[in-house]
Amino acid sequence: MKDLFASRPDRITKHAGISSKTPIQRNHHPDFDKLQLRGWKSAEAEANLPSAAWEKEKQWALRMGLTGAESLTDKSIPTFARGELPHYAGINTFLKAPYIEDVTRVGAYDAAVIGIPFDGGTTYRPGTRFGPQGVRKISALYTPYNYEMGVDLREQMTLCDVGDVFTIPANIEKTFDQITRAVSHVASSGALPVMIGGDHSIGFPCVRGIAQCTSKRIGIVHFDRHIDIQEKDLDERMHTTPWFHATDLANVPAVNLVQIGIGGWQVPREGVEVARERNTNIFTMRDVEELGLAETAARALELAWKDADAVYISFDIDSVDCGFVPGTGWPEPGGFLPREALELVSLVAAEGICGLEVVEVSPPYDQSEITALLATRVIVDVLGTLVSHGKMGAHRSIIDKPVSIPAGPEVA
Ligand SMILES: [Mn+2]
Repeated sequence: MKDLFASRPDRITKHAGISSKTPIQRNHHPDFDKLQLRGWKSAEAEANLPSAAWEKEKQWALRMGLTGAESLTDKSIPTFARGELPHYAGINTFLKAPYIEDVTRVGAYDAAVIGIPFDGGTTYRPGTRFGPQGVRKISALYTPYNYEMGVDLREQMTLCDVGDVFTIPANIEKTFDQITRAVSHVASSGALPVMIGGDHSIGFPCVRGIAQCTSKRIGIVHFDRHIDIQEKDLDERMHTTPWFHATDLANVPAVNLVQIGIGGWQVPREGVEVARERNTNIFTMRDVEELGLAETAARALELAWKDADAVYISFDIDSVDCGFVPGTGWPEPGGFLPREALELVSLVAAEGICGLEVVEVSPPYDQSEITALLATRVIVDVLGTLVSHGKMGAHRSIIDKPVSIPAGPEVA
């Protein structure tokens, strides 16, 4: 890309902010063209986005919520708040997506958000059982449109919220079985499973749910400060263990596990030993710094996709510097800046994914909902990236062993 500022001469003011007798020269930049800025291109791109789904939503809101008071000028405003607006109102699903009470209908959507309220795998601060509701609540802040990506999720894909998995707080193994069953149902339907944790123990049953619907090989890109690959912790399969058990699955080999951001003083040596034995791929934060984001993503994709047919993203919110994510179970300084994390996860998602989980958001420890807000961003940025790269729906091709879970009898 052309350097917009290449022709800029040295500034003539020696002391910024101090007035000089010499008048400041304002140089004319003949090569500067605002039309070259991404900022302007994005503004132009918006004109090409459709708005049919938004028009339909407004009509639907009037039908569901009744027409508004006569004193209102905007006749699209209903009496009862329905749909996106206003952002402070409503019963929140993720991004105000339709709540699918009847989960047998989930296959009608491109992607489905699944809440997994479980913190029984936590080994320090609990509270992630409130993660799904925390993320849903602050997700109401967002519109479905992203200026820089030039995408409008409402217009270009369909999203639903299936609500939460019925977890069993006092039993990790029963909870894992419930999670696997839920995720396998969604994956089999053709909707992209998007999980909101919950602590990181859910990584294993989530991947198991997708893996059992396919004969294909799955790679994992795991963003974390922690290695999470020891066999047991405190005598159980806790949130420090998901990748040991996931990479025991026949079609989820450890050589396709890519772990990005690992480091600091909270990495148990038991896990390091397993990572070494199983030959996983580990990028520390320093590796990321030295390689740069684009090169890190390129290498991560190469490793995760090597002889694999799909890639799953596991995003632990604690991979971000704890100054930005106070509401998490094991806060650790020195992680990603938010925009680094968002850029990296988008670069990885651009090749397509078979599932996404965002874990370890603990609203009771959060401040001003900033941790939950960043988790929301990870999800919408991944969805936006899938849309803008034409990868939404690409995961369907690997589902060759769909499961069928019986529903209860009809209720009169
Ligand atoms: Mn972690």
